[in-house]
Amino acid sequence: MNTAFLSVGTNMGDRETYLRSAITSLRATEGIELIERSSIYETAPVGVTDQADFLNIVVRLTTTLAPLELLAVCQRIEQELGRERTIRWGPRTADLDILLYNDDAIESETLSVPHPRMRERAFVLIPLTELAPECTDPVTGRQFRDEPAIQEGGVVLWGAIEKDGTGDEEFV
Ligand code: A4P
Ligand code: MG
Repeated sequence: MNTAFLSVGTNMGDRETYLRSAITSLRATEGIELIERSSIYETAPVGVTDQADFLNIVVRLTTTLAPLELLAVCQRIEQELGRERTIRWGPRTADLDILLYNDDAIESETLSVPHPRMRERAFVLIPLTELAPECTDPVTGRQFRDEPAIQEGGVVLWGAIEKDGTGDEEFV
């Protein structure tokens, strides 16, 4: 069984509903078991900064799918959620990226894992280390919590996980 971490981001329309729908679709996919999700963070846009704030989460899953199959699932869900690819780094209803897949280092035409920009992005590092504080970068050998970018700001807790187990199960 393989373990993967995905990043889910959205900054258009009803953002929380897009997050929930992405999670529902992941859970419904054969070969994927969703283990947990991070709290929801509201994050200032990175890259193209003249756009609305994002909601971002990270999820941990186990899967029998190979990395490229998992990428295809991410892209299918983006399409289901009506994502239109217009501007790179621009607004989107849902963006699902593979952050980590076991401790694999993958460089192919369509897939780079660990995600090549994750080390520079507090909106990834903060939810990831919430789920996996000890998580180590398989390429650099450094712990993600030690990446300087985690201090950058622009990431605010928007919806914490309800630890008492009431009401939130549907969302995991
Ligand atoms: N690709 C390569 N590696 C991966 C991977 N590990 N996971 C390829 C997913 N896809 C991967 O992505 C372009 C191509 O990357 C895919 O065809 C796939 O084969 P895309 O989703 O089509 O386009 P994109 O999302 O516009 O570009 P990209 O490079 O994924 O953008 P990023 O780097 O993901 O940035 N600010 C905040 N606050 N929160 C965000 O979530 N997201 C972005 C998107 C920018 N700014 C943001 C946020
Ligand atoms: Mg993407």
